[in-house]
Amino acid sequence: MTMLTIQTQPIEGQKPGTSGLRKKTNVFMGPHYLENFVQAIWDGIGGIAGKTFVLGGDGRYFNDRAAQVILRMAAASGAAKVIVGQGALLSTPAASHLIRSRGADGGIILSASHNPGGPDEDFGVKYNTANGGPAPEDVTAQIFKATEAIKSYRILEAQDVDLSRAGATKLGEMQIEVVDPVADYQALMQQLFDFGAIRALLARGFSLRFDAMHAVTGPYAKAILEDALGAARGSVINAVPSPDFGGFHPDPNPVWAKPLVDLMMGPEAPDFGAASDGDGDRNMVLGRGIYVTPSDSLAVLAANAHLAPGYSGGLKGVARSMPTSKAVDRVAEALGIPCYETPTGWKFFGNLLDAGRATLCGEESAGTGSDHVREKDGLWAVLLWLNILAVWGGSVRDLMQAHWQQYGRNYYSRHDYEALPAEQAEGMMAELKARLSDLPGTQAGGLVIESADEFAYDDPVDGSRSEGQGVRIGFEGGGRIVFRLSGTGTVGATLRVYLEQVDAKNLDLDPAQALAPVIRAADEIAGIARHTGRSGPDVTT
Ligand code: VG1
Ligand code: CO
Repeated sequence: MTMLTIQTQPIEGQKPGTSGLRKKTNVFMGPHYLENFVQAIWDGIGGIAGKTFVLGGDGRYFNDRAAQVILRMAAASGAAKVIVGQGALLSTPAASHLIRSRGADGGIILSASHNPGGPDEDFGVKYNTANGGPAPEDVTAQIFKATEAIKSYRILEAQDVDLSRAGATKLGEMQIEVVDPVADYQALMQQLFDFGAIRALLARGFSLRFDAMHAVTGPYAKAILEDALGAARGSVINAVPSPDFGGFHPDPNPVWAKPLVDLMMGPEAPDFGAASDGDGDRNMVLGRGIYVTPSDSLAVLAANAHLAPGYSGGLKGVARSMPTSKAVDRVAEALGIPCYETPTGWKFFGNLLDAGRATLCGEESAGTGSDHVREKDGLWAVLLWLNILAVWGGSVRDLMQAHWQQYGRNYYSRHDYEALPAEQAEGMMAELKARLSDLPGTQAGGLVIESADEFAYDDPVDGSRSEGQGVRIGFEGGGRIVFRLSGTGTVGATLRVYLEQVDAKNLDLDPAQALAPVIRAADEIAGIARHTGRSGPDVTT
């Protein structure tokens, strides 16, 4: 085996976004692209000699090849050990758990999450730190700086490592441990939840459908829901991870998981439906005839988590990303616990979880999680729902109705305008920001604007400040609009418009109807149609 030092040059644009570096797969497969970024991770964290890492990915196209390159680069830079999921597979929450439970120094997750996969689609690389969570902004800034200064990278010349079987092996001086991707994660779930109660619920005839969307959660959901909990065979569908996710977007929302939504709204609906995304950290939850918005899911889980053994002692606090609806805020108020508002992206929850200030966290983009790992966790959310329903006794619809009656209802929707020319989207945001101070007191869509600002976050744990995290407009009566540009896209710019209206009395409105004035106001305030030339969003969730 020969250690090679390969001369290279900085490649433009290797700046990690909301969740790692995401690019078209063929960009990642281009000369030196992956290698430059991986060397920049090693350099950005101060070298890897003697360190232990976790490695795995969501199984998308190029996952297996990239894993081999990273192993050879880790060995060449002196890492002591890499713990890698069998077949180079690990869901994001399972990777987070392994980093924590093995006391690893960090980990690399190969995923572009909910983005489609395949030679013409997306690939991604994310670095997580020793707490198991996505690298915070100061670390990604160091990594980005290293991408701009790189002159060479080190790699071992060697055969592929056999990742098809669990067990120990070596690459040069570096130890490699290939692990079953599911086992440790399943054991953690068994600690947190009352598997007996869920098994009894399913044995009573409670039926479910889990759509793994041809992505990494398939093996986890099969092992846990069908094998361990006794859900009927075939309850987990699209359970085999495929390099192109069957040609679909592995994004668990009513647009991309439409067949599941149709099933749940039809006459053959099971009691419970759920889906997860490419890397297994997102979830969508439905009951028979009802879709639960992710923001509502966070609120309901916060209100009822104490029914599961892992949370029977209550919650220390909750946290939500700024665009997530304020439904959970009222639960926190009722429970007398703090509620934190953070920028978009799971990395901002890490400090709150580490410091014991928050137990549950969530984002409107179908992400919920807790302090059991440092990532959002799709299957965990499903199990918490099932545990709550098993103890509570009613249906998803009953639980939602009871929740809204107690707390009121936050109608919520997100409109995405995808692949806009970057200058157009940035121009619109710049114009909007310039007008913010004039907006309060004026009207839009028949609503009175109460507040308008750009969100900045002061981390209460380490005092760091993150600016430019989205524009928020508040209306009299509790309505709200948030405008921000996505940090995970790979083509042009994606504008996200988050729409919220709160109603304490009318609990059964059609969300589109309840939000109509807010939607009108969004266009009036930001001039979306004028700037983009589009008459409506590409994706509404
Ligand atoms: C999106 C979501 C954000 C989420 C991020 C990563 O980011 O809005 O809430 O944390 O994706 O999720 P953005 O910048 O495109 O809005 V995952 O499951 O794609 O890693
Ligand atoms: Co994801």
